[in-house]
Amino acid sequence: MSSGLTSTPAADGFSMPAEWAAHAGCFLIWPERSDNWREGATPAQQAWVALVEAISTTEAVTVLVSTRQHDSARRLLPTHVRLVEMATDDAWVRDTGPTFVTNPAGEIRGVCWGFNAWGGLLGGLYFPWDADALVGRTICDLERTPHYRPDLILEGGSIEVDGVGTVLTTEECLLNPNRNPHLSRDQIEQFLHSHLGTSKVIWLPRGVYLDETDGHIDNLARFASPGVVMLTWTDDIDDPQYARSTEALDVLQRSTDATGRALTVVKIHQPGPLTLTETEANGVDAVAGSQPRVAGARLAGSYVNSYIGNGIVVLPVFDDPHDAAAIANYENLFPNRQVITVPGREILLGGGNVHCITQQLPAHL
Ligand code: KQY
Repeated sequence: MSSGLTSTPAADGFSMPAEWAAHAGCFLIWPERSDNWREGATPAQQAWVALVEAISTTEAVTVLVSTRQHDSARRLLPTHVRLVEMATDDAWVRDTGPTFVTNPAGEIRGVCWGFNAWGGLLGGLYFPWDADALVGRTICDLERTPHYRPDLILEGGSIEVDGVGTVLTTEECLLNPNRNPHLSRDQIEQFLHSHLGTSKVIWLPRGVYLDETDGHIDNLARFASPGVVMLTWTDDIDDPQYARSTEALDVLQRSTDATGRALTVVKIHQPGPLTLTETEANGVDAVAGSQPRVAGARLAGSYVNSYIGNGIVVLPVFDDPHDAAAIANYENLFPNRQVITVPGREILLGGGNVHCITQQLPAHL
Protein backbone atom coordinates (compact mmCIF):
# COMPACT_ATOMS: atom_id res chain seq x y z
CA MET A 1 0.00 0.00 0.00
CA SER A 2 1.47 3.37 -0.98
CA SER A 3 1.94 5.96 1.76
CA GLY A 4 0.04 8.78 0.10
CA LEU A 5 0.75 11.97 -1.78
CA THR A 6 2.03 14.85 0.30
CA SER A 7 0.48 17.72 -1.70
CA THR A 8 -3.26 18.43 -2.02
CA PRO A 9 -5.69 17.70 -4.87
CA ALA A 10 -6.40 21.40 -5.51
CA ALA A 11 -2.69 22.23 -5.65
CA ASP A 12 -2.27 19.37 -8.16
CA GLY A 13 -5.23 20.49 -10.33
CA PHE A 14 -7.77 17.88 -9.10
CA SER A 15 -11.35 18.38 -7.88
CA MET A 16 -14.33 16.23 -6.96
CA PRO A 17 -16.79 15.82 -9.85
CA ALA A 18 -20.53 16.02 -9.23
CA GLU A 19 -22.20 12.63 -8.88
CA TRP A 20 -24.00 13.12 -12.22
CA ALA A 21 -20.68 13.17 -14.12
CA ALA A 22 -19.87 9.90 -15.93
CA HIS A 23 -18.82 6.93 -13.78
CA ALA A 24 -16.38 4.12 -14.50
CA GLY A 25 -17.97 2.05 -11.78
CA CYS A 26 -19.48 1.80 -8.34
CA PHE A 27 -18.36 0.14 -5.08
CA LEU A 28 -20.54 -1.39 -2.38
CA ILE A 29 -19.74 -3.48 0.71
CA TRP A 30 -21.77 -6.59 1.50
CA PRO A 31 -23.64 -6.20 4.84
CA GLU A 32 -23.27 -8.87 7.49
CA ARG A 33 -22.88 -7.66 11.07
CA SER A 34 -25.82 -8.95 13.06
CA ASP A 35 -25.66 -6.19 15.68
CA ASN A 36 -26.66 -3.71 12.96
CA TRP A 37 -28.57 -5.75 10.37
CA ARG A 38 -31.51 -7.80 11.58
CA GLU A 39 -31.88 -11.55 11.15
CA GLY A 40 -28.19 -12.05 10.43
CA ALA A 41 -28.38 -9.42 7.65
CA THR A 42 -30.46 -11.64 5.35
CA PRO A 43 -33.19 -9.02 4.61
CA ALA A 44 -30.53 -6.32 4.13
CA GLN A 45 -28.67 -8.55 1.69
CA GLN A 46 -31.87 -8.81 -0.40
CA ALA A 47 -32.00 -5.01 -0.50
CA TRP A 48 -28.35 -4.90 -1.61
CA VAL A 49 -29.09 -7.37 -4.40
CA ALA A 50 -31.90 -5.13 -5.72
CA LEU A 51 -29.64 -2.08 -5.60
CA VAL A 52 -26.70 -3.86 -7.24
CA GLU A 53 -29.00 -5.18 -9.97
CA ALA A 54 -30.20 -1.61 -10.64
CA ILE A 55 -26.77 0.04 -10.72
CA SER A 56 -25.08 -2.75 -12.64
CA THR A 57 -27.41 -2.19 -15.59
CA THR A 58 -25.22 0.80 -16.52
CA GLU A 59 -22.06 0.63 -14.37
CA ALA A 60 -19.35 -1.88 -13.49
CA VAL A 61 -20.14 -2.78 -9.87
CA THR A 62 -17.62 -4.10 -7.36
CA VAL A 63 -18.88 -5.54 -4.06
CA LEU A 64 -16.38 -5.88 -1.23
CA VAL A 65 -17.14 -8.92 0.90
CA SER A 66 -15.65 -10.83 3.83
CA THR A 67 -14.18 -14.28 3.25
CA ARG A 68 -16.96 -15.78 5.36
CA GLN A 69 -19.73 -14.25 3.24
CA HIS A 70 -18.08 -14.68 -0.14
CA ASP A 71 -19.87 -17.77 -1.40
CA SER A 72 -23.25 -16.60 -0.22
CA ALA A 73 -22.81 -13.18 -1.86
CA ARG A 74 -21.62 -14.85 -5.06
CA ARG A 75 -24.76 -16.97 -5.17
CA LEU A 76 -27.07 -13.98 -4.61
CA LEU A 77 -25.43 -11.32 -6.78
CA PRO A 78 -25.49 -11.15 -10.60
CA THR A 79 -22.54 -12.94 -12.21
CA HIS A 80 -21.38 -9.78 -14.02
CA VAL A 81 -20.70 -8.10 -10.65
CA ARG A 82 -17.09 -8.25 -9.39
CA LEU A 83 -16.61 -9.53 -5.84
CA VAL A 84 -13.42 -8.68 -3.95
CA GLU A 85 -12.65 -10.11 -0.54
CA MET A 86 -11.84 -7.36 1.92
CA ALA A 87 -12.02 -6.92 5.68
CA THR A 88 -14.44 -4.18 6.78
CA ASP A 89 -16.32 -3.35 9.96
CA ASP A 90 -19.62 -2.61 8.19
CA ALA A 91 -21.06 -1.64 4.84
CA TRP A 92 -20.93 2.19 4.57
CA VAL A 93 -18.58 2.69 1.62
CA ARG A 94 -19.74 6.28 1.06
CA ASP A 95 -18.13 7.05 4.39
CA THR A 96 -15.21 4.62 4.53
CA GLY A 97 -14.27 4.58 0.85
CA PRO A 98 -12.18 7.19 -0.92
CA THR A 99 -13.62 10.40 -2.32
CA PHE A 100 -12.40 10.35 -5.91
CA VAL A 101 -11.09 13.52 -7.56
CA THR A 102 -10.24 14.08 -11.23
CA ASN A 103 -8.23 16.56 -13.29
CA PRO A 104 -8.90 18.01 -16.78
CA ALA A 105 -6.64 15.31 -18.30
CA GLY A 106 -9.00 12.65 -16.94
CA GLU A 107 -6.65 11.30 -14.27
CA ILE A 108 -8.20 9.99 -11.06
CA ARG A 109 -6.90 10.13 -7.50
CA GLY A 110 -8.45 9.23 -4.17
CA VAL A 111 -8.85 11.25 -0.99
CA CYS A 112 -8.70 8.93 2.02
CA TRP A 113 -10.11 10.85 4.96
CA GLY A 114 -9.58 9.88 8.57
CA PHE A 115 -12.42 7.69 9.88
CA ASN A 116 -13.61 7.31 13.49
CA ALA A 117 -16.94 5.47 13.09
CA TRP A 118 -19.01 8.69 13.22
CA GLY A 119 -17.66 10.07 16.46
CA GLY A 120 -15.03 7.77 17.93
CA LEU A 121 -15.38 7.33 21.68
CA LEU A 122 -17.70 10.38 21.82
CA GLY A 123 -20.86 8.80 20.45
CA GLY A 124 -19.33 6.74 17.64
CA LEU A 125 -21.49 3.89 16.34
CA TYR A 126 -19.17 0.93 16.89
CA PHE A 127 -15.77 -0.10 18.14
CA PRO A 128 -13.31 -1.06 16.77
CA TRP A 129 -13.27 0.56 13.32
CA ASP A 130 -9.71 -0.21 12.21
CA ALA A 131 -10.75 -2.32 9.21
CA ASP A 132 -13.10 0.44 8.00
CA ALA A 133 -10.30 2.99 8.39
CA LEU A 134 -8.30 1.06 5.76
CA VAL A 135 -11.06 0.71 3.16
CA GLY A 136 -10.26 3.93 1.29
CA ARG A 137 -6.58 3.11 0.82
CA THR A 138 -7.30 -0.50 -0.15
CA ILE A 139 -9.80 0.59 -2.82
CA CYS A 140 -7.22 3.05 -4.18
CA ASP A 141 -4.66 0.24 -4.33
CA LEU A 142 -7.19 -1.99 -6.08
CA GLU A 143 -7.78 0.72 -8.68
CA ARG A 144 -4.04 1.65 -8.81
CA THR A 145 -5.08 5.17 -7.92
CA PRO A 146 -2.66 7.50 -6.09
CA HIS A 147 -4.20 8.89 -2.94
CA TYR A 148 -4.08 11.75 -0.46
CA ARG A 149 -4.44 11.30 3.30
CA PRO A 150 -5.61 14.58 4.86
CA ASP A 151 -5.36 14.80 8.61
CA LEU A 152 -9.12 15.29 8.92
CA ILE A 153 -11.90 13.06 10.21
CA LEU A 154 -14.61 13.16 7.56
CA GLU A 155 -17.15 10.82 5.99
CA GLY A 156 -18.15 11.05 2.34
CA GLY A 157 -21.83 11.32 3.32
CA SER A 158 -21.12 14.58 5.11
CA ILE A 159 -20.20 16.48 1.92
CA GLU A 160 -22.11 17.16 -1.29
CA VAL A 161 -20.60 18.96 -4.30
CA ASP A 162 -22.06 20.48 -7.46
CA GLY A 163 -18.87 20.02 -9.51
CA VAL A 164 -18.59 23.77 -10.14
CA GLY A 165 -17.02 24.84 -6.88
CA THR A 166 -19.71 24.53 -4.21
CA VAL A 167 -19.80 22.13 -1.29
CA LEU A 168 -22.82 21.66 0.96
CA THR A 169 -22.39 20.33 4.49
CA THR A 170 -23.90 20.56 7.99
CA GLU A 171 -22.55 22.24 11.09
CA GLU A 172 -24.06 19.45 13.17
CA CYS A 173 -21.61 16.97 11.66
CA LEU A 174 -18.47 18.79 10.53
CA LEU A 175 -18.31 21.10 13.55
CA ASN A 176 -19.21 18.32 15.97
CA PRO A 177 -16.61 18.02 18.78
CA ASN A 178 -16.45 14.28 18.07
CA ARG A 179 -14.85 14.85 14.62
CA ASN A 180 -12.13 17.52 14.53
CA PRO A 181 -12.35 19.47 17.80
CA HIS A 182 -8.92 21.08 17.30
CA LEU A 183 -9.95 22.76 14.03
CA SER A 184 -11.93 25.97 13.55
CA ARG A 185 -14.70 26.34 10.98
CA ASP A 186 -12.29 28.30 8.76
CA GLN A 187 -9.65 25.58 8.98
CA ILE A 188 -12.22 22.93 8.07
CA GLU A 189 -13.30 25.05 5.08
CA GLN A 190 -9.67 25.19 3.96
CA PHE A 191 -9.40 21.38 4.17
CA LEU A 192 -12.56 21.05 2.05
CA HIS A 193 -11.37 23.48 -0.59
CA SER A 194 -7.87 22.03 -0.82
CA HIS A 195 -9.15 18.44 -1.08
CA LEU A 196 -12.36 18.86 -3.11
CA GLY A 197 -11.22 21.70 -5.35
CA THR A 198 -14.15 23.85 -4.18
CA SER A 199 -14.25 27.57 -3.40
CA LYS A 200 -17.51 27.99 -1.46
CA VAL A 201 -19.01 26.10 1.49
CA ILE A 202 -22.72 26.36 2.25
CA TRP A 203 -23.24 25.36 5.87
CA LEU A 204 -26.70 24.05 6.76
CA PRO A 205 -27.27 23.97 10.51
CA ARG A 206 -28.61 20.46 11.19
CA GLY A 207 -29.33 17.25 9.32
CA VAL A 208 -32.29 14.88 9.52
CA TYR A 209 -33.81 14.38 12.98
CA LEU A 210 -32.16 11.47 14.85
CA ASP A 211 -29.75 10.70 12.01
CA GLU A 212 -27.11 8.70 13.88
CA THR A 213 -24.32 10.09 11.70
CA ASP A 214 -24.74 13.48 13.45
CA GLY A 215 -26.65 14.93 10.55
CA HIS A 216 -25.00 13.89 7.29
CA ILE A 217 -25.86 16.21 4.43
CA ASP A 218 -26.65 13.30 2.09
CA ASN A 219 -29.80 12.48 4.04
CA LEU A 220 -30.97 16.11 4.15
CA ALA A 221 -29.98 17.99 0.99
CA ARG A 222 -28.39 17.03 -2.32
CA PHE A 223 -27.64 18.78 -5.59
CA ALA A 224 -29.73 17.46 -8.51
CA SER A 225 -27.87 19.74 -10.96
CA PRO A 226 -25.86 22.95 -10.59
CA GLY A 227 -28.04 25.49 -8.78
CA VAL A 228 -30.77 22.96 -7.86
CA VAL A 229 -30.96 21.42 -4.38
CA MET A 230 -33.31 18.63 -3.24
CA LEU A 231 -34.28 19.18 0.41
CA THR A 232 -35.86 16.67 2.78
CA TRP A 233 -39.09 18.31 3.90
CA THR A 234 -42.13 17.94 6.08
CA ASP A 235 -45.29 20.05 6.12
CA ASP A 236 -46.06 19.02 9.70
CA ILE A 237 -45.06 21.92 11.94
CA ASP A 238 -45.30 19.63 14.98
CA ASP A 239 -42.74 17.21 13.56
CA PRO A 240 -39.17 17.66 14.93
CA GLN A 241 -37.94 17.63 11.32
CA TYR A 242 -39.88 20.78 10.51
CA ALA A 243 -37.54 23.21 12.28
CA ARG A 244 -34.50 21.44 10.79
CA SER A 245 -35.84 21.62 7.24
CA THR A 246 -37.10 25.20 7.52
CA GLU A 247 -33.78 26.49 8.87
CA ALA A 248 -31.98 24.68 6.01
CA LEU A 249 -34.43 26.18 3.50
CA ASP A 250 -33.78 29.64 4.91
CA VAL A 251 -29.99 29.26 4.50
CA LEU A 252 -30.33 27.84 0.98
CA GLN A 253 -32.68 30.62 -0.12
CA ARG A 254 -30.23 33.24 1.14
CA SER A 255 -27.18 31.53 -0.45
CA THR A 256 -25.58 31.67 -3.85
CA ASP A 257 -23.31 28.96 -5.20
CA ALA A 258 -19.63 29.32 -6.08
CA THR A 259 -20.56 30.84 -9.44
CA GLY A 260 -22.82 33.46 -7.82
CA ARG A 261 -26.07 31.78 -8.92
CA ALA A 262 -29.14 31.71 -6.62
CA LEU A 263 -30.29 28.21 -5.64
CA THR A 264 -33.60 26.61 -6.57
CA VAL A 265 -34.79 24.39 -3.74
CA VAL A 266 -37.06 21.42 -4.44
CA LYS A 267 -38.76 20.14 -1.30
CA ILE A 268 -39.08 16.37 -1.16
CA HIS A 269 -41.44 15.35 1.60
CA GLN A 270 -39.98 12.77 3.98
CA PRO A 271 -41.56 9.30 4.23
CA GLY A 272 -43.62 8.43 7.27
CA PRO A 273 -42.48 9.46 9.87
CA LEU A 274 -41.20 5.90 10.06
CA THR A 275 -40.52 3.97 13.25
CA LEU A 276 -38.84 0.67 14.12
CA THR A 277 -41.23 -2.24 14.71
CA GLU A 278 -40.86 -4.70 17.56
CA THR A 279 -40.04 -7.54 15.17
CA GLU A 280 -37.34 -5.44 13.53
CA ALA A 281 -35.84 -4.39 16.87
CA ASN A 282 -35.84 -7.96 18.17
CA GLY A 283 -34.05 -9.18 15.07
CA VAL A 284 -30.90 -7.17 15.81
CA ASP A 285 -28.31 -8.78 18.12
CA ALA A 286 -27.77 -6.60 21.18
CA VAL A 287 -24.00 -6.17 21.59
CA ALA A 288 -22.25 -3.85 24.06
CA GLY A 289 -20.79 -0.85 22.24
CA SER A 290 -23.16 -1.05 19.28
CA GLN A 291 -26.23 1.10 18.64
CA PRO A 292 -29.20 -0.21 20.65
CA ARG A 293 -32.28 -0.82 18.47
CA VAL A 294 -35.49 -0.09 20.37
CA ALA A 295 -39.03 -0.75 19.12
CA GLY A 296 -40.84 2.49 18.34
CA ALA A 297 -37.65 4.46 17.67
CA ARG A 298 -37.93 7.07 14.94
CA LEU A 299 -35.99 6.27 11.75
CA ALA A 300 -34.15 8.97 9.77
CA GLY A 301 -35.99 8.22 6.52
CA SER A 302 -35.33 10.38 3.45
CA TYR A 303 -35.74 10.19 -0.31
CA VAL A 304 -32.74 12.38 -1.11
CA ASN A 305 -30.38 9.59 0.01
CA SER A 306 -30.21 8.31 -3.59
CA TYR A 307 -27.57 7.36 -6.19
CA ILE A 308 -27.08 9.26 -9.44
CA GLY A 309 -25.58 6.72 -11.84
CA ASN A 310 -24.87 6.54 -15.56
CA GLY A 311 -28.22 7.22 -17.23
CA ILE A 312 -30.11 6.29 -14.06
CA VAL A 313 -31.01 7.61 -10.66
CA VAL A 314 -31.82 5.08 -7.95
CA LEU A 315 -33.96 6.14 -5.04
CA PRO A 316 -35.19 4.25 -2.00
CA VAL A 317 -38.92 3.85 -1.48
CA PHE A 318 -40.72 2.72 1.65
CA ASP A 319 -44.18 1.50 0.61
CA ASP A 320 -45.31 4.86 1.93
CA PRO A 321 -47.92 7.41 0.76
CA HIS A 322 -45.09 9.89 0.04
CA ASP A 323 -43.31 7.54 -2.38
CA ALA A 324 -45.32 8.71 -5.42
CA ALA A 325 -44.51 12.41 -4.93
CA ALA A 326 -40.82 11.60 -4.44
CA ILE A 327 -40.73 9.59 -7.67
CA ALA A 328 -42.52 12.39 -9.55
CA ASN A 329 -39.98 14.91 -8.22
CA TYR A 330 -37.09 12.73 -9.37
CA GLU A 331 -38.64 12.31 -12.82
CA ASN A 332 -38.86 16.10 -13.15
CA LEU A 333 -35.36 16.71 -11.79
CA PHE A 334 -33.65 14.02 -13.87
CA PRO A 335 -35.49 14.03 -17.24
CA ASN A 336 -32.60 12.32 -19.04
CA ARG A 337 -32.16 9.47 -16.58
CA GLN A 338 -34.25 6.41 -15.86
CA VAL A 339 -35.67 6.66 -12.33
CA ILE A 340 -35.35 3.28 -10.61
CA THR A 341 -36.80 2.61 -7.18
CA VAL A 342 -35.44 0.05 -4.71
CA PRO A 343 -36.82 -1.05 -1.33
CA GLY A 344 -35.23 1.31 1.20
CA ARG A 345 -36.51 0.13 4.55
CA GLU A 346 -33.97 -2.60 5.32
CA ILE A 347 -31.10 -0.22 4.47
CA LEU A 348 -32.67 2.47 6.63
CA LEU A 349 -32.89 0.08 9.59
CA GLY A 350 -29.08 -0.05 9.61
CA GLY A 351 -28.76 3.74 9.78
CA GLY A 352 -28.56 5.09 6.22
CA ASN A 353 -29.72 4.54 2.69
CA VAL A 354 -28.75 4.09 -0.95
CA HIS A 355 -26.24 6.96 -1.08
CA CYS A 356 -24.51 5.86 2.14
CA ILE A 357 -23.81 2.37 0.79
CA THR A 358 -22.48 3.34 -2.66
CA GLN A 359 -19.29 5.04 -3.85
CA GLN A 360 -18.86 6.05 -7.47
CA LEU A 361 -15.59 5.79 -9.37
CA PRO A 362 -15.45 8.62 -11.93
CA ALA A 363 -14.84 7.81 -15.59
CA HIS A 364 -11.51 8.66 -17.19
CA LEU A 365 -12.27 11.34 -19.78
O1 KQY B 1 -23.74 7.14 6.15
C1 KQY B 1 -24.41 6.58 6.96
N1 KQY B 1 -25.67 6.83 7.01
C2 KQY B 1 -23.75 5.66 7.90
C3 KQY B 1 -24.58 5.22 9.03
C4 KQY B 1 -23.83 4.27 9.90
C5 KQY B 1 -24.79 3.55 10.75
C6 KQY B 1 -24.15 2.48 11.57
N2 KQY B 1 -25.15 1.78 12.29
